[in-house]
Amino acid sequence: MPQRKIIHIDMDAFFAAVEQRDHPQYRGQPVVVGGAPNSRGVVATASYEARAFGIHSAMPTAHAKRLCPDAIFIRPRFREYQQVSTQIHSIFNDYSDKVESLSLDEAYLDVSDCPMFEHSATRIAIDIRQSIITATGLSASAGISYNKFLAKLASDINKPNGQYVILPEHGEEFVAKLPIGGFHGIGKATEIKMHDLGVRTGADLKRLTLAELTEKFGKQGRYYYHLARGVDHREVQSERIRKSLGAETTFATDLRDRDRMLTELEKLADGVFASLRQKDLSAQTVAIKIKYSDFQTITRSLQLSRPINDTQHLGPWLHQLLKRTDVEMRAVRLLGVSASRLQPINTNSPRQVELDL
Ligand code: TTP
Ligand code: MG
Repeated sequence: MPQRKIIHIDMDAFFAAVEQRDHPQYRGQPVVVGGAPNSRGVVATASYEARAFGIHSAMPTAHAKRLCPDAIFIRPRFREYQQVSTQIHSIFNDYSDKVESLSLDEAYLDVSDCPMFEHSATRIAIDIRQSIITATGLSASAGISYNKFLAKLASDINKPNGQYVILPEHGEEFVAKLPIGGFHGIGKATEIKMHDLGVRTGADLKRLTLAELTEKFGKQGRYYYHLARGVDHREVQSERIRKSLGAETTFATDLRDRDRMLTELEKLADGVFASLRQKDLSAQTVAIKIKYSDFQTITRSLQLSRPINDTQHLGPWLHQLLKRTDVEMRAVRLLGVSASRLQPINTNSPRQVELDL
């Protein structure tokens, strides 16, 4: 396989940057976007000025308030962020057909076949970032490499408003120095398991054989084996259709009443299916997510016999899903609903179908 050229683009302090753009009085100030400081909300993101105080994503807003009482605390405006996201994704499509969006503000582009700038991925990345600034007034950072894993790591290195290239000859040594917790896709549980095996860095990981890794980590083991050698074969998956759509709510006080939970799940499902219909999509898998009061998070899903696009008969199935959880015994902090296995609505087929587990 010929060498690929992958660019990972990620907007800088995305939600906070949009707020600073739209409110000039916030520029140069510590800005925290997220839940209200006096409730149980968390920080979605913080401007770089606020990060200097130690504030970061997912921290309770109340804690952020203690670190920097004078920061500007604001609630997110998702419609604006969605608008910018649409703008930047349309820019990406000008450079490549192979674009995979990871979230509102980040995407992989495979620019191997992009003829611009004599095929220089470095110059293509500079041009993409400049196009984003021109179109949105916001800055992005880029990572450039020969696979997705390294491109993503590289985009963080010169943040904000910068870019970094990891050349093929440097990939392996780059991974060797990396702490295992910094590997994208290695969660807390795997990190602990790795530590138990004496693996703290990429170099440690490379000492384990393929057999040892697959024994400990199953199929993922092979992926880790390759990563340790700077190799990641995953393709940039251009998807015209999103893989899933979901919504969730964190409650101000924990829920204990199952009927109330069901009502909340139905509300969430109504919202999710309304946006699916807007996009002319239907879904064949429905899942609920529950975060218990101790923060343990679980999901339960059901496969439908055929795709659906409304929630008319979903109530009993949500009830069934809820039964497969511990909500009788445990209080619930967050509920979510998601729809996946999305597909375009087939207007020739009957709209309503019976559901199967
Ligand atoms: P990130 O790209 O992780 O963060 P960022 O763009 O704010 O900052 P930077 O990339 O410069 O480090 O996430 C993009 C947006 O997603 C972020 O602006 C807010 C939202 N977000 C959350 O709501 N909760 C989270 O825990 C994280 C990490 C992000
Ligand atoms: Mg970002």
